[in-house]
Amino acid sequence: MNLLSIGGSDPSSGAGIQSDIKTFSTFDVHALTVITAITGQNTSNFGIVEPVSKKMVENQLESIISDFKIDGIKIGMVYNSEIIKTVYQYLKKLKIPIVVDPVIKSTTGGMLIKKSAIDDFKKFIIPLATIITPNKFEAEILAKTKINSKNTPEKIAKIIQTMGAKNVVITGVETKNKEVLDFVLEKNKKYYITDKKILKINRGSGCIHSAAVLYAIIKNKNIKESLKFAKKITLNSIKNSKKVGKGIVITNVGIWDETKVKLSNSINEFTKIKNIYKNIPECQTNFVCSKEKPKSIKEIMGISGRIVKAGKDIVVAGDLSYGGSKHVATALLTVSKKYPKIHSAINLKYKKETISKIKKSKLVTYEYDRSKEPQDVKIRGSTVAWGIKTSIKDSKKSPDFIYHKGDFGKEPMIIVFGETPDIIIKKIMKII
Ligand code: PXL
Repeated sequence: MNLLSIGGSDPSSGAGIQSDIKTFSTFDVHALTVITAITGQNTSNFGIVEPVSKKMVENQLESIISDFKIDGIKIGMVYNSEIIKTVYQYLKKLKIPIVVDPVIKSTTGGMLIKKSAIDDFKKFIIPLATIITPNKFEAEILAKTKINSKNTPEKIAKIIQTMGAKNVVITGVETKNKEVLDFVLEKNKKYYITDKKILKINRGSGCIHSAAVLYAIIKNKNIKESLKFAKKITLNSIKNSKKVGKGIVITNVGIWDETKVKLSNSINEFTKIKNIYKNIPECQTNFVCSKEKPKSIKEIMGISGRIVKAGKDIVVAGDLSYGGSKHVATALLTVSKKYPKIHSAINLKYKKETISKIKKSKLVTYEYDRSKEPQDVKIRGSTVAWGIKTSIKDSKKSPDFIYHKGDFGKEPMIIVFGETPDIIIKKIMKII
C-alpha cells in the first residue's frame, strides 16, 4: 500500500512530512511525500518558512503520480495560494480518499498557512476532502465563527461541510473532567467520539491523527471506526511521547500492534457495559487476544493485572502485555490448537441466569466437570488446559462458551471465546 503525504518539512520530525513517514511506516505502508514548504523549527521555537516553488511542487507531484499506484492522500501544510492551486490541479482528477488536515498554526506558534491563502484553501483544498480533521481552533478560523452555546459544533461543522468536505471531524471540541470529545458530521449522521484526556502539551498529535484516519479509511473501515482507531493511536502516541529535545515532548506512535489496539478497544467497551460488575467473578476477569497460531501463552496478550470490580465500578488494573494472563490465556491456547480461528477469550462469573441465556442463545457451549480432574493434573497445576481439552475433545464446532460448575474451594466459571475481541463483546451482550 502507498500513501502520499503532501505537507511541510519539520527538521525536528515532530510534525509534518517527517511525522507522517514515521506513522505510515509504523503501519507497514510505503510513505510517498510531496514537500510544499521547508520550516526551520525545533521543540521550543518556530523559525522561518520557505515555500517550495510551484515548479518544484509540480515536479514532485508529477514524479509520484506517474509512477505509483497511490491508495490515499493526506494534505497537511500548504502554505500559499500558488501551492494550493497547484495541488488542486493534480488532485482534482484523482478518485482516491483524501484526508485534509487544515493546519494553521504550530503548537510552538508558527504560521503554517499565509492569512491571504485561507480563502483559496477553502475554495480548492476543502472540496477535495473525503474527511477534514480541524481541531477546535482551526474549525473556528475556517468557519469564521467561535464555537459556543449558540454556534454549536454541529453548526460550525455544517459550515465547513458546505465548503465541500464530505465528512468533518472537529477534534477536541469539548473538554470534560477526564474526557475529550470530537464532534463528527457525516453526510447524514452526527455524533461525538469520546476518549480519555491526557494533559500533556505535545508536538505532532494532530499529524498522527490525520495520518491514522487515512490509513484506517484505506483499510476499509467506515468513518466512525476510522476516527475511533485514529483517536486510540493518537492517545497512545501522546502517552508514549518523548522528551527528545530541550522543549516540549514529541509524540511517539511506537511499534504498532494490531492485537493490542483491538484488545484495548474491546476492554474499553467491556468496562462500559451497564452493570457489568455483576459478571465479574471473585477471581476477577482477564480478557486476552492472540496473534496467529500462538505457540505459548507468551504469544497471547492479556492484562498484567485484571479487570477488577470496585463496588459498582470496573477498574482495569495493569497494562496489556504478552504473557499478561495465565489462566484465560491457557484456555485460549488450548482452544486455538483445535480451532485456530479463535483468537480471543474472556472469563465471566458463573451465574445460573447466564447459563440459561447461553442455552437459549443456541450458541455453541461445552461444559466440563472439575470434580473429575485427575490427581496428576491437580499436582501439575494444569487444570485449565485439562478442563478445556476435555470439554472440546469430541467437539465438531468451535466453542462460543465453555463453563464448569466449580469444585470444593474452586469458583465456577464461564469463558467466552471468539475470533476477535469485538465478537466477544457481541456474545457477552447476548447472554448477560
Ligand atoms: O502539526 C501541524 C504541522 C504540520 N506540518 C508542519 C508543522 C506542523 C506543526 O508544527 O510544522 C510542517
